[in-house]
Amino acid sequence: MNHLKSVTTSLALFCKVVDNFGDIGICWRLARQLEQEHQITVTLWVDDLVSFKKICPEIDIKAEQQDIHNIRIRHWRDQDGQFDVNDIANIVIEFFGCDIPPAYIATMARCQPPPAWINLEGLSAEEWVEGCHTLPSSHPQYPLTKYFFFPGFTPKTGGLLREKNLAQEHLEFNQVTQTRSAFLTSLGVSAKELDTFTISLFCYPHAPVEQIFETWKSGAEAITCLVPVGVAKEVIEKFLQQEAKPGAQAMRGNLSVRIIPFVPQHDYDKLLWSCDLNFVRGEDSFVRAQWAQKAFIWHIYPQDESLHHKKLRAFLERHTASSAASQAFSLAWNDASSTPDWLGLWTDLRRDLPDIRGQSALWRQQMQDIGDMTSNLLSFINAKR
Ligand code: TRH
Repeated sequence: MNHLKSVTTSLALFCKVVDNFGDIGICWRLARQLEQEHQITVTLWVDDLVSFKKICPEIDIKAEQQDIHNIRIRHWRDQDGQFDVNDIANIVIEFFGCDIPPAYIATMARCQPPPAWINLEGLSAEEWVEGCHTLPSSHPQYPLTKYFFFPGFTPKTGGLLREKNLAQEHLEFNQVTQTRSAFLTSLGVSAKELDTFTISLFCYPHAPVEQIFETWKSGAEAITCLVPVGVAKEVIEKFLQQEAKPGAQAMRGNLSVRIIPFVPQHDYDKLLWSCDLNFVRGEDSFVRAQWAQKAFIWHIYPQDESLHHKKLRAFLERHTASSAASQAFSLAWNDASSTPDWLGLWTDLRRDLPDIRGQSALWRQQMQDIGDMTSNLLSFINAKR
């Protein structure tokens, strides 16, 4: 990596926010890790500062250019035609096939040597990923080659994003009991709720929240469900019978549902560490739940023709920290099974949670052994130079 440092000084990361927070969530995490752990000068081009601000409150949504945590952030609008070779980074990453400005590409072709060019793809556990990881694609017009880089769950993929200090931070968080209570209290969780079985809920609006709430409500165990503001708003408001703003809470039967603030990205890990079970979604929170070493249920980003069900099954087949019950629950949560019996599904999942938690440590180790995605990506780039 030292050799890499001597030849690599700058990196441009282009991010188009398709929707929600995952695109910018992943890019921001990657940008920070490149800067902090690899001392690379990063410019993050992003087209949606409003979404960015949700996970990083320091963002000024009006600024064309700003520096936050040593990352240069540029509002990506229509800057075509404005580049010269000095503007081009040594490494250019386009996230998820977003088309970077044609003038930027044309200028890349004039650089000597040309920059390393990567298309960073989305995460999938499907088998084909291994075959496509690191494949080259020549530009039809310029002498430039772009490489496809896939995160993933096997050593033949790029691995998962993970910061160097994550495990240590997690350990320190767990070492002192008061850390959890202080954190949850800062989100508005009451003293009584702290002692209940705690669940964080991050899902898409179509999740069967009503059904699971019904089950939890009438169960024997006291449950607190923490819902970041904005998540599944309609169904949550129906339960609360009031606006779902931070601080809103309702108790029905044995279930307390509480709206918490949408926390800055760094604190989201603490939320996952603090809960007994986490419902996560998309890509980034899904990966963080795996590092958190707790049981989790994944709400996968929906795709046309139920393609996401294939992806979900591919993951469930690989994921060793699961049981028949957690798999059945996951399929039902994603509408991939018919007429789910929610009480039965929950009873079985709840019974298996201690075991799943034990297996989660092994899964985490297995993922860790692949190496973190950022280091894997830089090693790949370095080998191509
Ligand atoms: O928000 P997501 O659903 O994002 C995405 C996008 O929809 C994207 O287009 C699609 O490609 C991808 O899913 C599969 O879920 P995700 O990926 O988990 O991103 C959420 C981000 O928000 C993640 O970085 C964690 C962060 N977050 C916070 O910072 N604070 C919070 O309170 C919460 C709940 C999340």
